[in-house]
Amino acid sequence: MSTTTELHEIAVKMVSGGKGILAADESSPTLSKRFEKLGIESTEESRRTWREMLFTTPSLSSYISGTILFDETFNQSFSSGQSFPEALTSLGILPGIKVDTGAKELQGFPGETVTEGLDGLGARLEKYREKGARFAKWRAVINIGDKTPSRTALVANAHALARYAKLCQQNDIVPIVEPEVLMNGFHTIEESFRATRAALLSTFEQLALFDVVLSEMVLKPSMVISGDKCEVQATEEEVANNSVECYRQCVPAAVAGIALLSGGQPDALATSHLNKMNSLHKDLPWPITFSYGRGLQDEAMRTWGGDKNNFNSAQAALFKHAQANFKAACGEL
Ligand code: 5MM
Repeated sequence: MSTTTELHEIAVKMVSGGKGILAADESSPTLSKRFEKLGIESTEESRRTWREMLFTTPSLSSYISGTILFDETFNQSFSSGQSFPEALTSLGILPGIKVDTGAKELQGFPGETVTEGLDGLGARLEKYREKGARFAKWRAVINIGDKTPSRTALVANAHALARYAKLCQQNDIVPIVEPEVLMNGFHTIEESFRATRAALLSTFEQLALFDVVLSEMVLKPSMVISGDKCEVQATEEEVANNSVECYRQCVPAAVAGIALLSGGQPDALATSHLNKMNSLHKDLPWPITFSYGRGLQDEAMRTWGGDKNNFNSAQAALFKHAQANFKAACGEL
């Protein structure tokens, strides 16, 4: 079967040559919380300014292939008057859109969630495509606990991810499929391996059931990593080896690429883990790159602090992390 479709080309562009994705799709409540911690006022305008500043970082497109937007940003404009998706396209950065409406309580399964947003999704995707979106993102959240993840939560989340991915492809949009296993908790790296493996296997089972074209999608998984409260923290090499082994066992070679999330790891560690995966493993069937949110933005946000006098140094901070992750995705840090 030919894999040279337009969607495949976009998917390849998103993950190739060391470039990665800037996840700037925090919903307004999430971004407001991050602003609040730094004493930055959160208004529609301050969120717009922050994101315009990020995206106009000089030469960002040397390291960043695309960026994921939240609906509010997608419908806002640069100070020039150009819409965000149009302005990004002219900067050489593919515009993407987060289309899920968040992880909601899974009834009957305490502590577990299912991501919602399928109602009316086809029509929303059609509009986003018309306005310039080339890819989309949907995030499922899987919790590791004493009795979790349950098979029910894994299947419910995988089913929603697959229905979303199919709808994206039917609307000429590349789906980023993000089953995130949270690193919050006391679990060991072995437990993280088992949960991540189970989540990925059930995701690919549902993707197959819905006939999702794997060469036209990007997988955004979490790393296999010790829980943040686990007494024994795995080494960088163990994280890299366990993650790659897990992906090898579960991710078909046809998938266009893997773009990892940083999941709340300190930014330098997320970069180092990516570098280890790529420097220790050279014979992978897909590229492994980054689709970091906090891992790319944290230092830039602290540096900016809501003050326009800090624009240049905040942009320099983003540039530094984008460049480091680019090198890490090449295994050359
Ligand atoms: C940017 O954060 C995204 C979720 O935002 P909401 O919680 O407001 O919906 C998240 O999906 C993000 O895209 C990924 O988790 C990657 O970000 P990190 O910070 O984990 O690298």
